[in-house]
Formats: sequence, C-alpha cells, structure tokens
Amino acid sequence: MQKKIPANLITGFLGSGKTTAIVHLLSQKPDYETWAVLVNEFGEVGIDGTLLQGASARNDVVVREVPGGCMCCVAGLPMQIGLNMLIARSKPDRLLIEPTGLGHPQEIINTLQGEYYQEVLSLEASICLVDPRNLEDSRYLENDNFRDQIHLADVLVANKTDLSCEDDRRRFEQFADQLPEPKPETAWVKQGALSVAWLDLPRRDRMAVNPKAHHAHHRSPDKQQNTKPMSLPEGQLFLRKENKGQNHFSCGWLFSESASFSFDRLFSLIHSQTAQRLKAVAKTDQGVKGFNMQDGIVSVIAIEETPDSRLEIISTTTMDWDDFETQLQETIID
Ligand SMILES: Nc1nc2c(ncn2[C@@H]2O[C@H](COP(=O)(O)OP(=O)(O)O)[C@@H](O)[C@H]2O)c(=O)[nH]1
Ligand SMILES: [Mg+2]
Repeated sequence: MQKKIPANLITGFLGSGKTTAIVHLLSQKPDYETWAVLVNEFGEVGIDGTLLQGASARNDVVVREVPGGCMCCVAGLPMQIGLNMLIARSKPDRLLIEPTGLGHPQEIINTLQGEYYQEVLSLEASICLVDPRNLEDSRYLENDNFRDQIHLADVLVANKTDLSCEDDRRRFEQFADQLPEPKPETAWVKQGALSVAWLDLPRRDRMAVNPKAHHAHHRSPDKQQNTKPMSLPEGQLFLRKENKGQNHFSCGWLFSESASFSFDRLFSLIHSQTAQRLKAVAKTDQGVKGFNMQDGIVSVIAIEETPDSRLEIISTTTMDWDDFETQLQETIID
C-alpha cells in the first residue's frame, strides 16, 4: 500500500500571514522532498498561487489555487478536482493547505478525512495564525469562523509580533491559557516564522463549536460549480469578477499578457486604497512584481514570471469598482 501523504492546514484570518508562513515553511523543506500547496482564495481571480510560486521559485514545490469563494463552499467538487490534479502532478511528500481567512475549516477537514481521501492523505497538525492585536477586538472575538479556526488548531501562533506591544503579548498568553483545551504548542513569531517540526505534531480530533458558520454565505448555485481558473477570451484586454459573502466584498481583474503597468503609478494607486486587503501580480516597467496591501501597508516582491497580470481587492464595504477600474486602466502604459 502507498504511504499516505501528510497534510497540514495553515489557517488564520484575512491577512494574518498564512501565505508568508507557507513561504517560510517551504524554505525549510528537505531538499529531497517535493511539497505541494493548495491555496483557496476568497476572490475570483487567484493571486496567492503566483505570489507563493514566485517567492519560493523552486521546482520541487508545486502550487495550485482554488479561487472563487471560501473553501468551505468550494470544499466539494472544485477542491477535489484541484487537489486530485495537484497530487497526480506532483506526487508530493507533503501537502500544505491554505484556506481563505474568511472560511470555516470544518468542511475542509471533513473532505480531507472523508472516504475519498482516507487512503491517500493523513491529516496532521493544523496551525492557526493570529495577529495578537486583534485579540481585544470584538469583531474578531465574536466571529464564529475566527473562533473555530483557533479552536480546531493544534498549534496557535501569534504572528506580526513586530507590530505588537507588551500588552498584546500578555493578552495572547492569557487567551491561550483560557482556551477550554490547551494547545500542545503556542508561539510568538514574526514574518510567519513557523517551525517545520510543528507539521509533524499529531492532530487532535475536535468538533467545531459553530460548524454552521460557513452557511452565512450568499452564493449563487452556479458559482459553487466553478471549477476552472479564470481565463481571458482572445483579444480582450481585461475582465473583472466580483464575489461577496461573510460580510465581505471582493473584486478581481485579470489582464491579458500584453498589458504592462507603470510601477510607480500602480504602486501609488494601491497605496491610496483603504480596503481591508489588496493583492496583485503585475507585469510592470520594472519587471514582474507582487503587491500585498494590508492595513495601509504595501509590500512588494519581485517575481520571476507570470502569464498575465491580476489584482484583487477585498473590502468590508461595497466600493465603486467602476471608478477603481478607470484608475487602474490609467496605470497601464500605452
Ligand atoms: N509587519 C509584519 N507584516 C507581516 C508579517 N507577516 C506577514 N506580514 C505582511 O502581512 C500581509 C499579509 O500577509 P499574508 O501572508 O499574505 O497573509 P494571508 O492573507 O493570511 O495569507 C503581507 O503584506 C505580509 O507581507 C509580520 O510578521 N510583520
Ligand atoms: Mg494568503
């Protein structure tokens, strides 16, 4: 019988540092192993896959995206198709899964532990990242997905601690101590510096406190069947796709390979946004760049190559997408 592939969930709310943590884990991968990463994004266009592949830049790491909503909604067919292709293509020694920060982990856990994957995958420790500054914010503490992400995790990690103060640390320690079931491992890190050893910790079976939390979506049935990555019809410069659910709105743009952006203009536009989150991968006059904006801070990385340019915004309020689109088009070099 074939050895089961160890699989780990890396969970955490929007922008808590999951992708950063996965890049860090990939840097600790033993040279002789191949690892696969499955990333689910709330938005429709899918950007983390390129950011991850760009940052790891290794051919013994295979990344696949499942865009278009929370994995708890796409946990059925789209995730199975993505996962099956990933496993068949890369025959990985380990699988890391990044669910969207807005998702509830229970459905994914059910799928991964279901009959279909029983002989293929062995689900090991789940690691949940939190920004400790959020532990005094009732919008997080009262959010069922946030609470269950923490509850279902085996390792609880405070990330972005460079932005925290002593009070945050005390609050995090108290929070961890008061959990009904203490975690086998807690940590206080920066830049998603997870230890690869945590991946081998055993997973404890727990029941979600609020497994129905993911049903608070407003998705049309046709979207749930969306299994294909987005692609652009011939001759079209760009297309745009919107999504909403979990009290968040997203809008994504996919640009043709011929579109080239002014780095300075695009950076300024991204920097001026007030939305929760903005991510982009763009061909610019300064090379291919990955942009990541969270709480008004923009980080930029160089990426080796990308077949096209993409940008996605996630916001807690509706935005004037037409207006943003006009501004975005103005950043393209003629
Ligand atoms: N200051 C600071 N920024 C971080 C840290 N970890 C991640 N980030 C930044 O936070 C943003 C969101 O990180 P990302 O890994 O994409 O979060 P995800 O949405 O959970 O996958 C990015 O701009 C990261 O560069 C950290 O420890 N400190
Ligand atoms: Mg991410």
